[in-house]
Amino acid sequence: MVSAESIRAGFGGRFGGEPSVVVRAPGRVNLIGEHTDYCGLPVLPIAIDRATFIAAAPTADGILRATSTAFPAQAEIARSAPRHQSEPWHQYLSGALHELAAVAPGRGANLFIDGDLPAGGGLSSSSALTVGVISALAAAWGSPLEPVEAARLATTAERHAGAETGGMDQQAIALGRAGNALRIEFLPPAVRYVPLPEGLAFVVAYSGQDALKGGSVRDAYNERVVGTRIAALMLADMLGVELEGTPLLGNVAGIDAAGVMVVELPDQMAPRNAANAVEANVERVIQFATSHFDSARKVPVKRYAQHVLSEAERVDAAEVALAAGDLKAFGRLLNESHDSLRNDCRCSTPALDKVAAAMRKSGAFGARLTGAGFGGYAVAACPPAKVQAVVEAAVAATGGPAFEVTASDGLSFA
Ligand code: NG1
Repeated sequence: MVSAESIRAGFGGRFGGEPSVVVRAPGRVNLIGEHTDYCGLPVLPIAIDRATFIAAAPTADGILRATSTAFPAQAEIARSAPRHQSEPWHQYLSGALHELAAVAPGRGANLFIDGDLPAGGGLSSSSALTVGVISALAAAWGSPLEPVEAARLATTAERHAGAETGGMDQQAIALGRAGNALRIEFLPPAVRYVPLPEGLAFVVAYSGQDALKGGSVRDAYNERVVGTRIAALMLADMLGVELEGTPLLGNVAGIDAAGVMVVELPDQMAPRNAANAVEANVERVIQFATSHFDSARKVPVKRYAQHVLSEAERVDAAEVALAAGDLKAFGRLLNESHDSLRNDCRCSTPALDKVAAAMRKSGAFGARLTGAGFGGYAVAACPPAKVQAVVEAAVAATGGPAFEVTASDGLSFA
């Protein structure tokens, strides 16, 4: 069991002495609203009772040294040249250093990282690491950040690691509240707490396949970002709406006719052709923080847009169901979300389908993949009395792990 005490002891064993700061950054489970955040449309996650702990102490030599019990290879990164890390988890440290370049320049830090939040995709271990490291370093260097600011910097830091993340995970981790889900909106930014009713428990289950955002998963994720941007650009053109900057489906989702026009979108299109068709600059569609997207590569457009627009409606409906305590309706919406992710967003896998189906069959109100998909974890909503049965069914389906999670407080100093 990881605790503030055990991480202090771990820090002492690795670096000697006491950390000046210990931060707890929880994981998150998104209840509904998948592949909507990067379109500027709402999400409904919880922060969970599994977390990454980071113990930090400042040093004078301008080097970040970090050891993690979960990941291989100790990090040793010079603050003067934080980029270009080959070890994937070091890229998040490097991104964090980049965002904190102006804070106590010249100082370094020792970090010891431990926790009980599994990596593997879906529970936001990468964002917990990034939000936690940014928060711990800023505090260790004498400039503590408000959680919302740590979330903002972590979002940019993760984009530098390659995936054009929408910002849900970092805010859920920073701002979570026990007993509540968070409805996070992006256009304009807003967070509202949604109390979870009695009689509702959550189980998460590993599909047996990692979905870490390196290589092909990052590419698949970015393809959906580009496909939805093309959809937004073309829908805006059909509706006669002027969009500034990056085209987002959230800019047109509120227009009644958008839901009807979506069937007019092309099945597939390359960013270059979409930009030509509406006389827009192609950079607006493929502009990413660091990664490159081939403007001639055809990507699905219509079905990604259909998923996103329908998913945004399900987020609203889920909030209404929770407020009414209608847990069966809430469960149905989770199932419909999974179907849409499988059929239209095409980000499920046979193992995710199998574990979600097994959890439904064993008494869950509903179940769906959580996070980006392509592997990783699924979540089920169930009556508390069914938790054990749902866990056992999930383990029987894919080998586990599967466990209950509860809605918990966000980022804290331990
Ligand atoms: P996961 O797969 O849990 O890291 C990713 C994005 C989210 C969101 C979901 C899909 C990152 C760090 N997070 O979550 O912002 O877009 O996919 O809803 O890339």
